[in-house]
Amino acid sequence: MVVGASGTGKTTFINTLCESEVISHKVSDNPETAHIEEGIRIKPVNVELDEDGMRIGLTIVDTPGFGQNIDNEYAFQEIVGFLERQYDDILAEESRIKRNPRFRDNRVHALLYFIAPGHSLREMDIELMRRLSPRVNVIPVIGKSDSMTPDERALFKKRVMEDIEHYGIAVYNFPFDVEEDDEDTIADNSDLRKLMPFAIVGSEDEVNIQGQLVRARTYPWGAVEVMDPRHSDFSRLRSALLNTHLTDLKEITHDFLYENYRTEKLSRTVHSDYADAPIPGDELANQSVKLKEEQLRREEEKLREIELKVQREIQEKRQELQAKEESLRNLESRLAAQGEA
Ligand SMILES: Nc1nc2c(ncn2[C@@H]2O[C@H](COP(=O)(O)OP(=O)(O)OP(=O)(O)O)[C@@H](O)[C@H]2O)c(=O)[nH]1
Ligand SMILES: [Mg+2]
Repeated sequence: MVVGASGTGKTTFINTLCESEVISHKVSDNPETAHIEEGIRIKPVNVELDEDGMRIGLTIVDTPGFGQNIDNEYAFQEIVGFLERQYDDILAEESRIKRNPRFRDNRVHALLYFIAPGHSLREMDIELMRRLSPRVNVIPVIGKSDSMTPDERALFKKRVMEDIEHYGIAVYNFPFDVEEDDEDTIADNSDLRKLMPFAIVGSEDEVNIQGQLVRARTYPWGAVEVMDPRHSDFSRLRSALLNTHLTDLKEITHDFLYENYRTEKLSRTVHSDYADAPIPGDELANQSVKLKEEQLRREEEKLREIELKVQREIQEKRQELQAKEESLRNLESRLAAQGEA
């Protein structure tokens, strides 16, 4: 999935990655139907790509860019809502007695967050990345990075990562374990980590450079080649996404992000109580959780009764003790009075 401010090069990136125009830049030609498309603007597209001789089935989700200085809450909710709906579908499928053989897992395994070249992260980028990161592997990228000089690019990358750390945004950071992973994995992952945020250049045109057709952007002074690592981090990002880190992204999505969502959702359903109408498909999962909750409640009640009983006994014993102390004091004072007499 690609997300970010309007005009940062998201659609161009997708078409560059797929090496064909899988997504058109035009939203609608027809003003009469333009409003209808509003609601279905987040629309997955299935493509097949060739990566090192391997066919990869990829689902791509383009999102409309949001604007600056306007209220983007609706767009933000739409994106987070889309991510959560894919989790809801899995949750419903998992709790079905008879599984649907044609079920499609449409969870988003990686979200490329497009940052516009500039001096630092904008407030809306910080806010949205923060909201997205508990639900999806967020990979920050700088779009249209050919508009920066190498020095500007290095400085901007540094600032962005400082902000991400400062605001505690849990982006996907090519995790590795120094104790457990082999040297190659550690080296590869730390190299990728150092490249973050990936500087992207996209192009929908193929240009003849020294007899070879390559994807590039041409300028009066020369060409910026998409796949050239000196010009952009595109090829590193591409191979991480489609090859080296595909499994890791999927595992984190399933074992961690989805699992957290599931736990949150199920505990929310229990607490919001039985009066709420159950969402279809979630019913079975809800029922078993409710049964467990009921059992726990009964055990809690039993424990509370025992506690009360023990407290009562302690109180009684304390009173007995006080009475005994009182009579002892009486006896002592009487003895003392007799002694004096
Ligand atoms: N210089 C430069 N221009 C780019 C690059 N990628 C895209 N563009 C241009 O930027 C403009 C916007 O690109 P899009 O890909 O449509 O941007 P988007 O993020 O999809 O925009 P929205 O769909 O409106 O959010 C187009 O004119 C592209 O040709 C890039 O890497 N470098
Ligand atoms: Mg677009």
